[in-house]
Amino acid sequence: MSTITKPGNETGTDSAVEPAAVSATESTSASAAASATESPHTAASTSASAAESDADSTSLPESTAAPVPMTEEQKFFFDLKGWILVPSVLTETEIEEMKAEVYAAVKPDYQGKNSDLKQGYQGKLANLLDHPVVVGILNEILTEPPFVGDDHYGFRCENSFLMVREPGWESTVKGTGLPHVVRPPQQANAMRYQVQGGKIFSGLTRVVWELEEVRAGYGGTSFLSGSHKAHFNYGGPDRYRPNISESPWEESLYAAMEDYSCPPGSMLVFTESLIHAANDWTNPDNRRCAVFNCYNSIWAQWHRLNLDHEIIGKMPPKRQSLFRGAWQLGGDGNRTYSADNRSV
Ligand SMILES: O=C(O)CCC(=O)C(=O)O
Repeated sequence: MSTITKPGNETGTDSAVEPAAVSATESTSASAAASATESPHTAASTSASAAESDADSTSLPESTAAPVPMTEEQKFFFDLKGWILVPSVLTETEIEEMKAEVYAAVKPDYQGKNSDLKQGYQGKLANLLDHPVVVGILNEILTEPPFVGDDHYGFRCENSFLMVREPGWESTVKGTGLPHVVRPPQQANAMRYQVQGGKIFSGLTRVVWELEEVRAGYGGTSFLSGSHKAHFNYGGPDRYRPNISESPWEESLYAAMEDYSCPPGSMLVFTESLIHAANDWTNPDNRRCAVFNCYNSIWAQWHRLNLDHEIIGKMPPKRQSLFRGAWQLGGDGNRTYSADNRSV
């Protein structure tokens, strides 16, 4: 397990083998094999291609591709820790094409503000929205079988942003660098992580695609594993505060956080009920280049959607269903996206 201290410190280790890194399937991966010598973490990924073994194919991540079911191992670790890493999901070709799109979105005067880079729904990057590995996992943790259909998804996407961090980029404790959650996990709320009847419901859920290598201790997202199921407040003066500010245990909380190493093309999934934080990007060898997509049940919404109808209208119909309104009863049911059934 790697250890993270406050943003700005570099005491993490890159020799960690992250136990939450679990394979998506049993097949082998071209992109995993290509980077297997780079990081001890990728030892786990040599059996981990989620999608395919053909490094040149870019056709698989269409909304018609069969979902890759979440494995029992992934479920176990997701429930235990609140996050999993699926290494080497994307092929080399996909990684290169998607990275090119992200870097093309960075303007010369870019100041490192994610809000300047809202293009995660377009081009090749749109294939990430309903990649078969995402669909398989979200079918398990964000919906129920009766609501999954051939022509629509049983969950919704409500937010996406791109992230580029240069070596030396510093997180700020006023922003996401402060360990935080969507809502404090020890209280009931519509966004929280739950398990009942042997079924996970992850609440507001983030999928992060890492398009460059990430080394533990050098600035990936960090997590206080297990905190999504906390029954007690993390020590601050206000039980409604969604971050650890003013907690007298701040130092111990930082010390207990962990992160991951992964090759490019890997995917992280975490419940936003888990305490997590951004960290200084101290890796001198490459930038952080990531796509952050956020999902929710078809019955709940946290973010206002940052996507125009014109862009959604050009997507395949099944992908469009990710952006339908948050409701269930009425009319013929809520399965299809349209101009008058879009999330706000
Ligand atoms: O930037 C990061 O690594 C973490 C982002 C974050 O805090 C979030 O998605 O809520």
